[in-house]
Amino acid sequence: MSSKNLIIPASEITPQAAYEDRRQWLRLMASGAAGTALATWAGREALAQTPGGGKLAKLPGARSAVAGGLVLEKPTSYQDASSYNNYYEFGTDKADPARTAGTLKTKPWTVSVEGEVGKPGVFDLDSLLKLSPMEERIYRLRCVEGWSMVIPWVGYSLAELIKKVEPNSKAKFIEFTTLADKAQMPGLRGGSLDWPYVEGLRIDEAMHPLTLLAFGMYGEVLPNQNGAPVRLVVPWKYGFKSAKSLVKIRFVEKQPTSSWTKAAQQEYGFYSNVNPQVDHPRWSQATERRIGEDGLFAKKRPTLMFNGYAEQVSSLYAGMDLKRNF
Ligand SMILES: Nc1nc2c(c(=O)[nH]1)N[C@H]1C(S)=C(S)[C@@H](COP(=O)(O)O)O[C@H]1N2
Ligand SMILES: [Mo]
Repeated sequence: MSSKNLIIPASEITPQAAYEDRRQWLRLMASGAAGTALATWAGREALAQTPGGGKLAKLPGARSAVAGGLVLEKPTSYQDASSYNNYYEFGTDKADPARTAGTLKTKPWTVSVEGEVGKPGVFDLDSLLKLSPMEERIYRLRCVEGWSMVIPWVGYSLAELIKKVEPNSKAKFIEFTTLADKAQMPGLRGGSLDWPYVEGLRIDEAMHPLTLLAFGMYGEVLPNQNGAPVRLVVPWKYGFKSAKSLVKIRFVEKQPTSSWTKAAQQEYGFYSNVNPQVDHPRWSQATERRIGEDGLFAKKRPTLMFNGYAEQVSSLYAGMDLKRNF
């Protein structure tokens, strides 16, 4: 993996200095020593071009201090990010969730934290919102289907919650379960997946600072179709690992089986790290189509190892055969 692959062609919103030395910039951001010019350009400029819907409650977050937490690429428009969705509980067409997720009741909401932890408990949404300061993270999102977006999320590292509940030595993995309520979710009548939607991470993946517990996007609370009121965002993995509308976080000893693995074991592995060298059995993963870019059906953009986050996460997989552990 050469560092060249990590450098994205400059868009018009990319200040030349930052673009020329991305490593240095990331280091500055990580140390919190970035000057105000560097620290404030990305989100503000970008968000000025792609405002939120303006209809939902504001949820501001400070610039991310996490290395890799701000991508030097133009965010996808709010319109696209909130109308082209995968949320099978609300239907399998990309336009279904925006049409039908209005029925999702996000208040009151609780997330149950269970399993191998010293301090299990049921968190209501208010206590989760207050648990740690919010950050704005601008991440690439790469769907396993071959399309991608750039989304400014608002939330904090999942690690903040994990530390509070004190995992014990048996906590090797985390299983995430999302809401499954037939009364609210028309897609549950279809048999596309085994409900509820379940995902999993290894504990060190879950603890990685890039792994985000997200409550908002584009400076506002999450629209229902994007996984309100709280979801996971794991930017170096295919989008389906980023489970929406979380209701349960369970610390376990054995590797959980995710819904997509259950549905097609040979196609969707546990790790599902973005990897241009490991193709899906039915299509190439070498390139992707960026939603909002020219060429609606052209997969023109090279897909980056770990979705461009190799510098931050490759050490998690040192010595692993990423083809076998796909
Ligand atoms: N509960 C739930 N979470 C989910 C999904 C889903 O169908 N149900 N789809 C996943 C897939 S395949 C992708 S690509 C992302 C899409 O997130 P977005 O619609 O916010 O872009 O959500 C993921 N999380
Ligand atoms: Mo996806």
